Amino acid sequence: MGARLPIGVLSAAAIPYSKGADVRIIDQRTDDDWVDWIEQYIDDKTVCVGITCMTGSQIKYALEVSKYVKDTYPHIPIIWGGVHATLMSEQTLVNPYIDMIIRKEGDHTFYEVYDALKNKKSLDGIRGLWYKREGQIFKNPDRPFIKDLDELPELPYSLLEMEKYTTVNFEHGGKSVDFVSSRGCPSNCSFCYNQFFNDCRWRSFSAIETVRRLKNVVKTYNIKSVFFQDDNFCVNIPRLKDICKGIIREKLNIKWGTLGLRVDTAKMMDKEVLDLMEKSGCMNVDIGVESGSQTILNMIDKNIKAKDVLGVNEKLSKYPFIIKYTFIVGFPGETDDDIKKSIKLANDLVKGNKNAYTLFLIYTPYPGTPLFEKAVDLGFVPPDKLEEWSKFNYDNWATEFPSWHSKSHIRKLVSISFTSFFANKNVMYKLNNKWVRFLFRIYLPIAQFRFKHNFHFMPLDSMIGRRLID
Ligand code: B12
Repeated sequence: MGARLPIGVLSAAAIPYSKGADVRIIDQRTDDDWVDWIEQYIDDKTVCVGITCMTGSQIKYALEVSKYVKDTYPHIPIIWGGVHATLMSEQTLVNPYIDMIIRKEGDHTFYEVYDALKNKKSLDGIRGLWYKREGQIFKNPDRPFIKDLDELPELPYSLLEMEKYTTVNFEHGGKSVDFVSSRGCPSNCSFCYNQFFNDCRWRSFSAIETVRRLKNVVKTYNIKSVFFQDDNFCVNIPRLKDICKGIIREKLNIKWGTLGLRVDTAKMMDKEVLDLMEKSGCMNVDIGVESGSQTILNMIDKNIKAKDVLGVNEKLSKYPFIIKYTFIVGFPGETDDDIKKSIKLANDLVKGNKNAYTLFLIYTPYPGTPLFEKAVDLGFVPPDKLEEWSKFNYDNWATEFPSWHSKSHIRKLVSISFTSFFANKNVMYKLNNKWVRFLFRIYLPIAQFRFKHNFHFMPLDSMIGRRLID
């Protein structure tokens, strides 16, 4: 299994690259010898170093690079972009190894900053940029979103060794790629970064341009599987139909999946679009249900009805798509009764669709989300420094940071999350290693018993299992 394609970095690189800048990408996940690459790439013409990261362990690695570059080449400006730097800009910029932050969409901003640094122009008017000068922080206004994504240049895939990015494996052994055809989401779920990062605005490539770009990457790299990583790939049903028609018309011959389908959109989908999805190669769809309790769904502004999920499941069960329904447990204010409702709904979904499986994740209070404030009010003590955020991960925050959960409740949440994954054989398509498949088969009945009956007494299996996975 390779790494996921770094589409954020590729997007930031696209405009400078298209205008002739000498751009190089180093990926710490695939390049163990990243220090050697830095040494090879950096010379006296180097204008800046850009680094991406999300909240969590990526910060640790982003800081390692920043420190290395700052210590070795103190004159080179270090620019952070991506989700965490946008959500926690001031706290990030205070760090001595970081000189500038590019907030939200980085495509145009990064080029303008590069151009200003290269040609010794002022940084003052560059929208979307926060920067430090002599210890003082300057905050330029945010940049409006790009209206027409079609205007953006192609992603410069040639800057990467593409064979290292095989992640989805619908066609065993075939090459795969992640693809983003739109940005943002019109919904305002209170646990999601979308309100802050995208102002709930959905922007997309047109269907024609999506298919043209897809064809380009599929043909160039002999791609067999595509995973659409859009926040909300399916929201515009006519556009989705046109994309499916384009995939069929252009004979791309791919299998595809997406994480971007909401229950309310699925409810509106007619036979035509579902047939087109099947015919164009759709293999898997992830749907965020989050909870089986209407009280919780209302509290998180999910804007769906728990009762609609079963209807959607029934409709989708007529198609061969593997449906991953994701749930979140551990929300502020969630009761045992709410959890039972989620487990019941999950069991009903799997019963009603032989191609469905469910995955329960533990709620994580990410900064910049409305629910974060509620979590803090309830006793969650967030990290107060960039370095501390690097220790904050969705799988360990509840055990590492003070919060409203008791220790025994955390053990139960961990067990629910762990057993939800192992309780259904439909996830086997994700496991490539034969030994992992073997262990999975042995553990399956235990996980099924625990999960189905909400029996999480002495959850040694999940505690040991998580240590093995770490
Ligand atoms: C693919 C993906 C991943 C991939 C990794 C992708 C990669 N970078 O290689 C994997 C599977 C590894 C992953 C893991 C996780 N992810 Co993730 N992921 C995504 C996803 C679905 C798509 C990312 C993407 O390609 N976007 C498209 C590009 C165009 O947007 P972008 O990345 O934001 O980039 C733009 C700007 O941010 C900026 N930019 C970005 N980088 C840089 C760098 C520079 C130098 C500059 C100038 C600009 C810049 O410019 C870009 C173009 O405008 C996003 C949701 C989304 N649709 O964005 C979630 C998302 C980023 N992930 C999220 C989360 C929560 C996680 C996990 C914690 C989830 C989990 N349960 O495991 C882990 C954490 C990993 C970690 N901390 O180590 C959250 C982020 C929350 C946060 N506060 O950071 C998001 C927003 C999903 C969500 N709605 O909650 N993820």
